[in-house]
Amino acid sequence: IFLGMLAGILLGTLLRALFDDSGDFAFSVFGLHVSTYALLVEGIFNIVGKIFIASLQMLVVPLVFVSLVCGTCNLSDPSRLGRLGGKSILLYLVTTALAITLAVTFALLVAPGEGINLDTSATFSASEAPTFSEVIIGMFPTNPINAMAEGNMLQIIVFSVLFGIAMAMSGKAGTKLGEMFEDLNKVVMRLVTILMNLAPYGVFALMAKLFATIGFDTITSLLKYFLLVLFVLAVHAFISYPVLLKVLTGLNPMHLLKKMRDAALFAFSTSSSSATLPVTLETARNKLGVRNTVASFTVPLGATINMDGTAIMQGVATVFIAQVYGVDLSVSDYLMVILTATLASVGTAGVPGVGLIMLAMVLQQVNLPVEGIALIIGVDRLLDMTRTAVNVTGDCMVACVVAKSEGELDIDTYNNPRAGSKEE
Ligand code: DAS
Repeated sequence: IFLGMLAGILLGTLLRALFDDSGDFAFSVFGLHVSTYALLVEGIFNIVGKIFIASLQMLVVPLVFVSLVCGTCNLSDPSRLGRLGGKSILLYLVTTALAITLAVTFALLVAPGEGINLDTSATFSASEAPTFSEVIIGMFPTNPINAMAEGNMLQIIVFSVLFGIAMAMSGKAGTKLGEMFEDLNKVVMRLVTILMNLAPYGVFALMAKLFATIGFDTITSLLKYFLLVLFVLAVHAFISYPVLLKVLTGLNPMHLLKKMRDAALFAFSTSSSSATLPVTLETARNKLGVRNTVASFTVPLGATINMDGTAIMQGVATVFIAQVYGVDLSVSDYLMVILTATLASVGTAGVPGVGLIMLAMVLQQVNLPVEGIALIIGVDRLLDMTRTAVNVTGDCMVACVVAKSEGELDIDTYNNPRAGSKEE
């Protein structure tokens, strides 16, 4: 993907250099007048890029519905797990909402998208944002099939969670259905992988078109966007999590951060919370002293529905894209972004690149052009690696808090710097 991006930027920049002041580079072949702009930029790059974006959007509905039903139908024993589930989901939502609030606040302070004037504001008009009560009421679908057809993601998320919980409380019927959803989940994940394999070509086309039509200032502001996301990820991992852990449990947060090293490195290299799950689970149980009754539930649930790092990218990206397209989002828009991205991170399955697919949903929810994803997709892989490491750290932090509150945390193991290490 990175090479695709690089090739696209180089070719786009070369074309832009070749274009004369009429914005084109024409040449004749056998007396035939050929316009590079029409043939390449508006032709091939535009078509391939738009198809790639559409295929990203195509996956959003099935991805959210299936992964969320899987994530929530694992609440096997409603009574005991009802309390565990409630605590875990509440903590996941609180940490994710905190993450995205940090992201939006810093993005508004730093304004990474200011000063880039892409003349694309004509391509869409931000419709009047609904009031907050309309948002809450609007989250409950009158017709879930219609919600899916319209791509109303908040309604799909609410329906999926309710459906999954009902499945968990339906005994044998729910178990059978749960197995079917697990299979469905595998197929949908396969679709995501296939699409990620096509990403280099899609990214090449998107970046080639983008850089053939805009100047270099985008690269620097892209750098500003990139560094800002990294900064907020660091604030959340090294300030929010330690403070929350200390306040909620009294534990020494340095043990958590040090013992997360292996899981965080695995998450960084795989960019997948799901692939890292065995390492995250081993870390929670053997290094942090979280008893299995809690870890076996909170960590897999977290890998499915807890994505603080992803929500941070989505928050900064939404503000960045709004600024580039010259759209002034209102306070209720930002509340919608926080609500949607918090719920979107709940629906983001832990595989590489899905945070970007969910970003399409957040942009749709605040009427921003999904094409804006092209501005940031090139640097997303590096950000994906970093935010996945934050995602799994959040999973372990919550596991510790829930375990401590349930008296299921082995304090000696947690405080032993060498617990669970090879040499032990
Ligand atoms: N890489 C995803 C994960 O595994 C998250 C994302 O794409 O944002 O957590």
